[in-house]
Amino acid sequence: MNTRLRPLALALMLGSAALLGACAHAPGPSATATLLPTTGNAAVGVVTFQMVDDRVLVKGKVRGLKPNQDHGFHAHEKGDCSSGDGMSTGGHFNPTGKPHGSPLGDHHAGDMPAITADANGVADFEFMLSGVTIGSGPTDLVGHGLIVHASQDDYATQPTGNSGARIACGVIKQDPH
Ligand SMILES: [Cu+2]
Ligand SMILES: [Zn+2]
Repeated sequence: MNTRLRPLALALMLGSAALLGACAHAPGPSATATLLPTTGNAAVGVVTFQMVDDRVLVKGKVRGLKPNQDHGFHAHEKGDCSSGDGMSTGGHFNPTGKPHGSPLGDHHAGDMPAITADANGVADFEFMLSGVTIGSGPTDLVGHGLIVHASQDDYATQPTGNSGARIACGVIKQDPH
């Protein structure tokens, strides 16, 4: 190599190393679901899912909820909100064949913590999920439905948690890379 070019080559190599270093710490795949009200309801919102190591960080804001109440919140089997009442999403996403339950115990992969509406009917939330993925594997949430229910999840009734009507529906779609 021409000695006069060496500093430039070194600078380019260092630049590449810096980029690789940045990539190694970059967040993993992410997805977004836009929640729209089912017929006769008013709940709307946006929820994001971000792979962080082997867990998924879920952040969202949903408004139009019943004030001061917990609302059952799940990923459902089918990414299909076409029925208008949320029923076309099927049951809870359950690729591992588990009973319905709290995310702290044995549960469907799609079972998530209930979201809590404030006095204005707004739920602003953030939590980590274990046992699910974004963008790969049998527990991938991408392509599945996301449902907000009218009532709270009892985490016990099988297989639904008895959280009532489906008041908002969305499809979890992977974000462009
Ligand atoms: Cu549900
Ligand atoms: Zn469930």
